Amino acid sequence: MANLLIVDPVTRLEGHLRVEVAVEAVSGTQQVVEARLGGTSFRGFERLLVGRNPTEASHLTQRICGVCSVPHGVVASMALEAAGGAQIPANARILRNVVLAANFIQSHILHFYHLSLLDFAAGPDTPPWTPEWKVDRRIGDSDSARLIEHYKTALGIVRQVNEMAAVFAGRQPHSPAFIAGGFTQVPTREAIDQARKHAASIAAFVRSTYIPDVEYIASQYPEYGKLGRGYGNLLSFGAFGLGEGKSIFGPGRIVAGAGETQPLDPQAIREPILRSWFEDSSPGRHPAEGITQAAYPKEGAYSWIKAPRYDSLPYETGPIARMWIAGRYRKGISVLDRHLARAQEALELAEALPGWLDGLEVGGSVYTAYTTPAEATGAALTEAPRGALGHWLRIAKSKIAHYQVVTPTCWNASPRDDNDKPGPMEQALVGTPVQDRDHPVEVLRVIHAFDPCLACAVHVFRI
Ligand code: NFE
Ligand code: MG
Repeated sequence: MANLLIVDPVTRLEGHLRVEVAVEAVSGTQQVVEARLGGTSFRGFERLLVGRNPTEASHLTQRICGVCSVPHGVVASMALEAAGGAQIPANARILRNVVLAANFIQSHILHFYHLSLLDFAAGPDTPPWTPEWKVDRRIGDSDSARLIEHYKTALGIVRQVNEMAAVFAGRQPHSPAFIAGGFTQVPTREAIDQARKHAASIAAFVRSTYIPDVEYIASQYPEYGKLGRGYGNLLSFGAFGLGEGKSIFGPGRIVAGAGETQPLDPQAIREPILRSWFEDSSPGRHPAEGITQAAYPKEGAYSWIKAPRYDSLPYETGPIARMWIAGRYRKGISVLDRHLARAQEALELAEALPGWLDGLEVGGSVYTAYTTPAEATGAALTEAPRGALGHWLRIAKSKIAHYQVVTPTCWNASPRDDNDKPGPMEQALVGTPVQDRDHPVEVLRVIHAFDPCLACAVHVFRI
């Protein structure tokens, strides 16, 4: 690519991401005309899992990430339940919802205040706020000081959300509570009351601080309501089951940002590896048949992330996809819309907590006896804070014979596929203006709005 700018690593996200953008003047404005995103390390959890006892999958896959361990524990348990044909009790479903909602809320608050805010407002001129790029951030000193106070308050709120999850699920992250057949802890009156108190102050913070702060940033940076749109293809696997086939977020797809929600058929997923450092005789397999064989170096490849596609199309996943598909946020698709939909989702989940806590049966069952089948396949789909998450496994001779994980960031930060179609974030970057080539903060604003987690997408440095 000509006129290349490289930011490596992109900071204020989880893990290691490299971005290369070609910048040229188009109609008199210097802007991104092409982008490539590279996940710069190898995850390889799929290989660690082979040969293990299937019940370990919940505990091992949670170690993929320190932010979104909860959805991995939940979906690994669901995949085993699918393999063994188990139905969990209502109490276990609700407890999983409570802890998963807590995981979303802490992740969203952390994302806005600690990973994104400094793209828009400057911190004090002292570490840890410095060193930093000196770029125009438009927001005056007193408003910046207020936002930075909220940055500090948010650290305590994130801790409190994790404490609420720990009331039921124990240590956060990497909780031992998620097991095939249900959940480990029977709810007590004391635990429910304690969680309810936490939930009230968490919801108050989201309502009266987080949402207004996102709206304030949006008011100061209105052009970001048009930037970073991308394809407009949105995908959700659905999550937060309410019983009787209902859920807060349903599965579905939106194509090109328009029209009715389309159905989701997990069989239409493939993971091309043409531009990824993987070896395979097939250009793109379904995850149930996927293989994780590193190939480095490899001609034409530039990422350790595969390129998940649905019916050969790239799809964005995350809060905006969930909220759009659920019909709860449809203002637009842009940098600002991603932040606004995420904050709105945090509020709706915080407000759902008291009802779920009311629905718990004190002392009621949280577990259905579960025996791992000796030979079976299983798959489960749910949502993590950053979007659609799937686990696929095969059990043979009572051990894991095959395991594949596709995380949300694999969809969003994927490289080009076998049709040379850019991934969703690569596409969203095209058209982003770049004022100062030495400090392309506009590029970071587009990237951060997706809340990428490269730790989830890739992991192990030595193979
Ligand atoms: Ni590491 Fe994750 C979430 C998962 S990311 S944070 O949310 O799964 O792609
Ligand atoms: Mg994978």
